[in-house]
Parts: sequence; C-alpha cells; structure tokens
Amino acid sequence: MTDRAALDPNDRTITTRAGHVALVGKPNAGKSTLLNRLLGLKLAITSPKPQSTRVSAVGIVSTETYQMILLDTPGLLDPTYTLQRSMLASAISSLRDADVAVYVHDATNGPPPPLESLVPPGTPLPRVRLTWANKGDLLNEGNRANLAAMDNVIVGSAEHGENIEQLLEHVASSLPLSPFLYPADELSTQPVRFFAAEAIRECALAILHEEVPYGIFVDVEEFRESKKPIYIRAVLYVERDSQKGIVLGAKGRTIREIGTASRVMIEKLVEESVYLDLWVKVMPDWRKDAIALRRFGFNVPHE
Ligand SMILES: Nc1nc2c(ncn2[C@@H]2O[C@H](COP(=O)(O)OP(=O)(O)O)[C@@H](O)[C@H]2O)c(=O)[nH]1
Ligand SMILES: [Mg+2]
Repeated sequence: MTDRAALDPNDRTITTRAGHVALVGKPNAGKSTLLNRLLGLKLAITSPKPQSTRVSAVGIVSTETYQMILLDTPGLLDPTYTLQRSMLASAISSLRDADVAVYVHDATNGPPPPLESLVPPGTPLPRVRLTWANKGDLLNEGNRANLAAMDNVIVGSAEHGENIEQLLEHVASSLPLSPFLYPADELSTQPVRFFAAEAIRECALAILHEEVPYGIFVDVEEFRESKKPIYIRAVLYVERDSQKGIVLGAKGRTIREIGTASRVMIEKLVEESVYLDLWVKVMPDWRKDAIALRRFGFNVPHE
C-alpha cells in the first residue's frame, strides 16, 4: 500500500482521489448486495439468511478520476460465540482503516439508529460518514421523504440499483486526493479462491435449511488454474456427524446440488470451465474453537 503520510497535500500534480470505504451496518441490511452493485459484478456472498458475511471482502472500483477500495464487512451485532467475536473484530478493523464509512441501514426498520450505538464504545469511526437507507423499493412515499430529508442520508436500493450513481459520486468526492493504491484493472485484493469458497458457502446457505448453514466452513484445498477445466477441490466442514448426513443428502443428492450451483457461479467469476471436487468433513464445534478458527484463517481476538 502507498504510504500516504509521505504525500505532500499541496502537491497539485495529484488530481485523482483514492481511499478505503467500509460498508457497515446490521446483519441483513444489504451490505454485500450493495458491494456487488457498486462493483457491477457478483463478487460478495449475499443471502436472505443473516450473518452470511464472515470476513471483510474487498472490491475495487476504479474510474479515470477515483479509486474506491470497498470493504464489505460482517454485520454489527453483539457476539455470543468465538466466530462472532472474530466477525465483529473484522468489521471494526475495517472501520478503523477506512477513509469513509457507508452505514447501510435497512430502511424498512424505520429511521437509522446512530452508528455509534452499533459498535463497542470507543470504536474509532471515519470522519466522513454517510447513511445509505437501503431497500428504498419497499418504502412508502411518506417514509421515503422523511428519510431523504435527513442530513447525509441517501435513500436507494442496492437490489434494484436505484440512486447508486448518487452514492458513488458522493463517496468519491469525499475521498482524499491520492494516487491510485492498486492497479486500475484490479477488482479485488482477495484471491479468486477466496471468492470460490464464498460462492460454495452461498450455495450451501441457499440450499440447506435451519441451523446447518451457519455451521459450515468452506476450505478450498486446491485451486489449479493450469488445468483445463480449472480444478478446484474444496471441503465443506460441518460441526456434527448429523449435519454431514444432511449436507450429503440421500444418495449424495444435496451435495451434488450444491456442487452444480456453485460450479456455475464460480465459472461466471473466472470466465472458464471448472471441475469442482466437493467433500464434506466434520470439525466438531469449530465456531467456538479458537484453534480451529485460526487454522481456518480467522483472526480471533484475545479476550
Ligand atoms: N427489497 C430489497 N431487498 C434487498 C435490497 N438489498 C438487499 N436486499 C436483500 O436483503 C437480504 C440481505 O442482503 P445481504 O446483502 O446479504 O445483506 P448483508 O448481511 O448486509 O450483507 C438479501 O435477501 C438481499 O436480496 C434492496 O435494496 N431491496
Ligand atoms: Mg453480507
């Protein structure tokens, strides 16, 4: 990353703006849908089931004049187990590093509570904050007008693309003057195997019911781009034996369904054919196990 402290603010040769933008808010507000919409690409996992985003995903939007590094964060909630503590820490660390916070609020739940009330006391927040009142497509005229009249609030719809240009312009003009921090054609700072794992998890979330989806971790063990079709071997970890049976389904029907749906999604992402080799394994209670979580790459804060 460029060391921006070393840049001279009076340097008039810099005409571009660049910086980090954190999309934060409660679970299910529409942060991941908004990231995908801003990117014009399906990158982040979205789901009607809350708490689908576990670590901050990064997407990059570059135009001629600005570059936004967008961080899609896990929903802000009171953590009750170790994975949730890691999720909250990830959201807070994204906030700390951001130049601009876009506070995504599900406007069908009424006016937005202050962002400060959703984070632990003392959490550093970016100077520039903007509220995106999402799901505007579901609002009546009166509620919409009340929200739109509030300071620094834009009413729109991530799902339908309403007011997205206005949001982009507003955020772009708030970014610091800076050279681009990444090459202009880079879409993300995360490797494609991260998004492959996320795609598999999204399909599992969509296809499985009740408690099982929350206990799934997807580990991409092998991702061989040199092979045609691209070879991907991934393991779906569940927390209990009984869940393994559910994920496999009768005669392996469920895992095949998850495999087909996720293969199609990954092929769209990599624009090539993919051979997806999916396995199911049990890692007892991994969401509460700091050692397992670290092995899976989560940053687990010390108590
Ligand atoms: N009607 C409507 N639904 C939306 C909108 N944005 C997101 N959603 C839905 O809200 C749910 C949660 O979205 P997601 O992006 O996963 O939320 P996140 O937890 O904040 O990342 C999904 O079912 C989305 O389809 C919107 O603008 N309008
Ligand atoms: Mg999300």
